[in-house]
Amino acid sequence: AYYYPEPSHTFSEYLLIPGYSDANCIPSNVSLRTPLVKYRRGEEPSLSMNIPMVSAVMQSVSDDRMAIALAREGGVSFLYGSQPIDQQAEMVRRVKRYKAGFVASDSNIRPDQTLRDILELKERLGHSTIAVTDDGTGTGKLVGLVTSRDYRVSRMSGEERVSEFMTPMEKLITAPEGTSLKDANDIIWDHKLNALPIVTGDGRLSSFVFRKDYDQHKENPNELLDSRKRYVVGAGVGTRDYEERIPALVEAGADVLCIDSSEGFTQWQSRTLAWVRGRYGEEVKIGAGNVVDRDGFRFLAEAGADFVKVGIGGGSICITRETKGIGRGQATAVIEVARARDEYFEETGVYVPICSDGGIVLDYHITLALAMGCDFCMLGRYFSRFDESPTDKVLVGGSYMKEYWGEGSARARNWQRYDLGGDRKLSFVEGVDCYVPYAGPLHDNVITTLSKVRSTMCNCGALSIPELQRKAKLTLVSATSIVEGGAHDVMVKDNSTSR
Ligand code: MZP
Repeated sequence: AYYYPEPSHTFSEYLLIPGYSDANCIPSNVSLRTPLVKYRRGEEPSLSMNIPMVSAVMQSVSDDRMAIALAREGGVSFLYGSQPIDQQAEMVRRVKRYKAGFVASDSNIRPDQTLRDILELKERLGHSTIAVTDDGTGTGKLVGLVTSRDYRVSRMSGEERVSEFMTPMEKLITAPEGTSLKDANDIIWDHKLNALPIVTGDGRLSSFVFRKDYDQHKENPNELLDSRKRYVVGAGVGTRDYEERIPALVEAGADVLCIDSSEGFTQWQSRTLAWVRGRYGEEVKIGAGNVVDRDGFRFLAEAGADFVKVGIGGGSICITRETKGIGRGQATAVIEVARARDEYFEETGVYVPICSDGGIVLDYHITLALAMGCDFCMLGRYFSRFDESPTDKVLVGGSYMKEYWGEGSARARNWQRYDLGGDRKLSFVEGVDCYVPYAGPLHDNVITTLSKVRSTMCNCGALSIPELQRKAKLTLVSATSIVEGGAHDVMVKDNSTSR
């Protein structure tokens, strides 16, 4: 047998050491944009996310409602695959139907960027109006608009900040989500506008209506303006019925697929990937997993995976380690697989994003996982606590709880996920059925979580995820100093807001 020289560690055993932060290093300047699928050196990935979070391929987590709520925040859900094919495809369709077009601008910029950046963006996208949002993403807070009328190139050097010449939010005419197309059109004509931004209750950009939109869509003038574009949605698939399931999901409009299995270093996965490449070439995007070491990563990358999922046995509902004695501390697994990803990128020029799946307990674990090299995290327990998860909210001992169960539990009976080619049934369980404390709406929680992530990134002097990965300094902490990390030697009065 081979013995690893080091024990394997999990997130709570590590801390980040702050690095130098300059005055520009503030949370509103942090971009959390991250690739979802592989790309070649120098090229852009065909799918990226604005936040590094995806929701788990689980019955108790990812249905169409969750997918819409998370997509609105800039992340992606993977609709669970342990359900009949037509039912899963219908969920995909419901997410993709949920849209109101009338969007023009995908182009967004931050107020501290320069005129040169604006000109470059206009050149690339050919848009006449550019939204200025606090984080430069299409879901950020709207702080102003820039049109060609707002600046005169001849008198400017190109170095001017966007904030100097944009029309600021206070002077803009906007309309709330839920305004009908007809009403929006009336506002546009009354005020002689080119574009009317539609904003959410908390000031985030939802969509734009342009003059021409009314003409193009006037057969349905009372349609309410809601989201800015069709949402990106993922779907889980297995290694058994993929020849029927994948075409149905692709047909329904799924943007990205993921082979969902407790063990990814298998011929079942390479066969599935080969089938997808044979039938669709690179057009259909599909991730694979889960693996926990370099060999597993290389196997899936070489087999054609668009991203690779990392983690065995670390999920909150998972008893695989207890049942079968396999797995690895999640932090150690991410660190090794991230190195393998970088080595593969050096060798081949192909960057295969990796996803840390399972075991995120505290918000800072996300920052640690990113610092250790993952491109995004998959979370189950975290999302299961929200209004938008598919499960019941129940009162247990005077507190509201949501139900949450593993795919390997007797309740889910997802035998395909644990299938090793034997009987088509679940012979023993690898997951539990449980409650998690109800935590309210997804939006509020994700905003809080990500503000912590941004803030820690600033402490490390990083304004983007790749910069965090380059600059992060991580230290293992002793068992005694872990105790020092929480409130200690005091009597806490109200524990409810401490995390
Ligand atoms: P967590 O975010 O709840 O800690 O972990 C979610 C992850 O646990 C899922 O994405 C999946 O990889 C894994 N999972 C799901 N069901 C089981 C199980 O029943 C499981 N054992 O391990």
